[in-house]
Amino acid sequence: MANYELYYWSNIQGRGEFVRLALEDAGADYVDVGRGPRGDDAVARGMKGGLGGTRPFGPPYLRHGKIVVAQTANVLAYLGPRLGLVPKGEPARLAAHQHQLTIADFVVEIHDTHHPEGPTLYYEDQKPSSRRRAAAFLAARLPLFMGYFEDVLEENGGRHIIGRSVSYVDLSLYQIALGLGYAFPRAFGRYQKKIPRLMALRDRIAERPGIAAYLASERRIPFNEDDLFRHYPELDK
Ligand SMILES: N[C@@H](CCC(=O)N[C@@H](CS)C(=O)NCC(=O)O)C(=O)O
Repeated sequence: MANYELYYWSNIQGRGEFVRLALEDAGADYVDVGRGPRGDDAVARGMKGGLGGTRPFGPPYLRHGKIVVAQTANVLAYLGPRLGLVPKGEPARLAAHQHQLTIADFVVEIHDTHHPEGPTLYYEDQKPSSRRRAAAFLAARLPLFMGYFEDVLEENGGRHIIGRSVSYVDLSLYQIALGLGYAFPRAFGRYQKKIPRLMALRDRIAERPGIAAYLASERRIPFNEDDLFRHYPELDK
């Protein structure tokens, strides 16, 4: 049996991708349960309980022996020390968790560019408000979050967000930078010259052996319009 079981939807990168990247970078022994024979049913069933541990509200969640842990940032806080993806010591671990929670906030705002009226309506049923929301996101919120992380990176010497080695936060910022480039090629293409350190970080992470192998494999789900990062040209002004 694999050491780690990741439970996440099989057809999207979504929030699960932040966990997949950590597991893949570390070469961890894991199964992506939703993408296996038991499929998304197993992911849904786990949320009804029965896996042991604390019942998750939503995916991604991880099972490791008797532990079941949910909430992306919490999953990564659990995995970080075990996978060597966070520096030792409480200050660094708190810093990593803090940054990951900020990323979780940012993820909600990214999602809300195409679902400003919530997840119960299709994008097609909330297009006018999506245009307004995406315009405000691109003008004010994207620069606020990415500018913050650019500053943190610079203050820490430019190569890593925390400490002197790659952490799960660096991997998550890689995914954010890549996803924004997919969703908003025009607007993010214009903006990215203001965050040179984050863009260099993105390029360095892509070359890490575990990540490069993952990106070249069928395990990496392509970006798509059922996902968190969606490319709708009408929102990319
Ligand atoms: N804050 C949680 C959010 C979890 C979440 O919203 N998961 C989504 C999939 S990405 C889901 O299916 N939630 C169930 C729902 O909202 O109906 C995290 O970061 O893990």
